[in-house]
Amino acid sequence: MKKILTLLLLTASFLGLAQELITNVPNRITKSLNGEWNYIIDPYETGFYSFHHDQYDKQEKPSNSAFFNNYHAVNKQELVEYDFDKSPKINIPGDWNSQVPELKYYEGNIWFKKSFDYDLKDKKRLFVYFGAINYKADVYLNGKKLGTHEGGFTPFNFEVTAIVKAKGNYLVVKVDNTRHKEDVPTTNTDWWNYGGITRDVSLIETEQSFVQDYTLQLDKKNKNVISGFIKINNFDPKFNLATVSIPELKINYNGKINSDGTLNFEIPVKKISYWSPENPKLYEVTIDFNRQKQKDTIGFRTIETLNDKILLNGKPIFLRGISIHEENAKGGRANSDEDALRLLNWAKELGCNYVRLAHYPHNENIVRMADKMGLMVWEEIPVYWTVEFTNNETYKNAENQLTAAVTRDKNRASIIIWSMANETPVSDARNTFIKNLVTHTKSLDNTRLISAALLTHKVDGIGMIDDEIGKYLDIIAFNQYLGWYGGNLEDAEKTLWKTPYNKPVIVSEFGGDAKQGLHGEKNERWTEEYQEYLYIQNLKMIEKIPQLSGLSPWILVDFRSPKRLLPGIQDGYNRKGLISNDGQKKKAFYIMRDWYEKKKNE
Ligand code: GCB
Repeated sequence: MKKILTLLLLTASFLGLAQELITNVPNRITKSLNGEWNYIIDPYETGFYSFHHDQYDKQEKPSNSAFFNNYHAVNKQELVEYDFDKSPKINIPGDWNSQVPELKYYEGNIWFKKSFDYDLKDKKRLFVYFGAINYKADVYLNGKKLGTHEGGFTPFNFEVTAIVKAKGNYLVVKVDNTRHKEDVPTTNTDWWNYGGITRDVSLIETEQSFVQDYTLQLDKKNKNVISGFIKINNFDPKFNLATVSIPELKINYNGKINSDGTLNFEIPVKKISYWSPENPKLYEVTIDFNRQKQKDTIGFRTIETLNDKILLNGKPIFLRGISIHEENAKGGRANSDEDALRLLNWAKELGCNYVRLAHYPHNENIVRMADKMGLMVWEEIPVYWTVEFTNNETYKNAENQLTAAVTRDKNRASIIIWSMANETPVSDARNTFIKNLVTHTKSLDNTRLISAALLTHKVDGIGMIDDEIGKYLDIIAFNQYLGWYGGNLEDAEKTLWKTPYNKPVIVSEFGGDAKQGLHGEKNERWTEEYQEYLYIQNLKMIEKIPQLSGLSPWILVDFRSPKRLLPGIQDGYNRKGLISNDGQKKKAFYIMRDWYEKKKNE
């Protein structure tokens, strides 16, 4: 067994895979590495390959020309053709496209370097944690390769205990956001491919043996039981007790950890105040293990379906939602608390109790904020349009992204739906791909609902929501664009929808573009009046959809997309926002707000 483990570890380090994810990072002992980093734009990957294309980090002793060596000439004669310290600086977290004008359209390789000191005391361990890097990251500390990570929206970490020094560390990251067909997402998306270290970077300090991960959720079958697990990293039988306490619920549970470093528990609980949009109650939770306390704030609620209803804490609920991209006021990747608050406050103003965080896992801070604000969340992975469904590597990549998202966010009461995909074309390979993702998600978390944004087709003028993968989903969600990509708005009221599934139905997208401030007749495309009329008519149609349990119109705010090229109107923005990118509300915003107001009072 030990041999197999060593072999596995060796293979993992050979492949340079990111290590098992540490969760609850915002509440751990950390040192932030955010701030100014030096960067070198390297379109030819000169710092990664020799002139005959030998990969430097595969050489036994990598050449000084390898940028990850952060080398400086030791005499005046020596040839060195790069210098991080004389290179420009950029703010991290932050995408490069919105920070450096010349990089607006850049897709390729950029190297980043941060120097730091760290006094790691004896017997402690240290990890470097990245909230997200888009898309591919090769990470080095003090010239040693820590590993590679793929996927632009999920966190990962590497242990650096044996490498870190008290003074003069240099962390170097090569980021490559080149698009490839086989990646997740694939080459074609309707959003900006923001490159860079787009979320927080931190150093996490731990004991030798520590709580790496845990879950605490209401039991699926019994609302009076909190069940979950604790997972210890580097289990040491000397420390085999853990305590879970929730003082407000008078819970003080002591458990003995198994020899594999896990502890599963079921804790009876009386008189709990259940989390809901009206009552976003979060409890202070502490997990005590080996002199370290993990503190978290967790809400408890149930979410399930009964025939065509979604039940929150046992009661039917209608999802008054809006779709959101992770973009900030400057037209860049959102990452700060202010960015998150700006988006969620608008959702609240619209009357929402629910948000669809499209089309990839957003920053952890927005999910935690949704927990506090009482907004239910749909979280999604970028299996978008035409990823390579026949490619096993693509599947593994999607599954890894899903695992990381679920691992990071599984204690957030706000998350009620995991979404597998968006508008994927039906085929046997695609059906298998999504079915496998569903099975995988259920194996990680059986407490939430599973969905995917589906496409529909017409039979005798009736919209059919009958995608085969519907049978694996808890909620049937579909996108439709009546009055924008086809169909006549005058016919909206007569347009009918049907589904063979006795399950709740959500309209996960509808909408149309309007340039804020452009006015005209209701049949004049791009005007606020056109969008307003589109909303009025679509809502008349949507109201009649049998089994309707919610909607998330497309989209809260205009967002940058390289596919949207119409001069004077789009100028690189998808204009389907109810709010313009500079924060001005369009007429349709008020149509939607009034509709939600009415719905609230039904
Ligand atoms: C869709 C996609 C979304 C696009 C939107 C549009 O169906 O899911 O990502 O941005 O349509 O504006 O066309």
